[in-house]
Amino acid sequence: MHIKLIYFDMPFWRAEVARLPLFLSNIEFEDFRITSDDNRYLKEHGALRDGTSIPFRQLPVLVLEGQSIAQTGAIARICGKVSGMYPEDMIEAGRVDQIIDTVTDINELLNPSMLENDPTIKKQMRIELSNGALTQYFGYLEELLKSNNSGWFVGNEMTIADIAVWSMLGWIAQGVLDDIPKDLSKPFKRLTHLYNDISKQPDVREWKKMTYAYEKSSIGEYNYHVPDSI
Ligand SMILES: N[C@@H](CCC(=O)N[C@@H](CS)C(=O)NCC(=O)O)C(=O)O
Repeated sequence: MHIKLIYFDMPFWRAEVARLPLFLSNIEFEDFRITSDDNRYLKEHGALRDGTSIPFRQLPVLVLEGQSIAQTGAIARICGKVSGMYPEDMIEAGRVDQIIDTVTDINELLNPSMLENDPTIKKQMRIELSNGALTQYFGYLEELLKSNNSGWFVGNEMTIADIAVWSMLGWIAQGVLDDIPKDLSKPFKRLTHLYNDISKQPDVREWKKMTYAYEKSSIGEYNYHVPDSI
């Protein structure tokens, strides 16, 4: 099966939740990273120059045997299934899905402040998020880790749920979001443990070395300092 993952040239969780399970499970895939020019083209045409459909003009898009599939959650589930990192049991699968959807919610909480141009309003929004919704969500995630009590969100093995949270925490821990403290998740011991445990896996380190080790992405300058521990 030919698998192609299309995203920007950056290690954002929406792509990493698909790329990393495939890499960790030695599944061959095409890690296609678009340029700003490709992005302009796809916005206008709903497709890449080679005709690959980008249904909602947003990324990531997964192409399986020539068929395009959009939406982070749908893509994550497919990559999780292919990689053996998504449970077959319906309840466990639902527990994984609820985490992926929660990471999406956290991402969406941050979106308005990323689009805000007034620096004073932006700062205020970020302070409110840090003291409110973001911390609350970290608390809820911590409770779920506590109730599963294996170190992972679901079952006794790492799933795409753990990878989604790991990557989202790494985004915050980079300190690229002004006025969101990079150590915001530190008081949450189980979340911190999960982050550090995944970061120190040799294959994860290799992936980071291979793909995070650059300072310019195709969407402009962006420094990656995704820490190995928080
Ligand atoms: N609902 C989509 C949202 C994807 C999304 O917001 N992608 C961003 C990049 S992280 C994007 O393509 N932004 C460009 C745009 O929306 O025009 C999903 O779950 O994948």
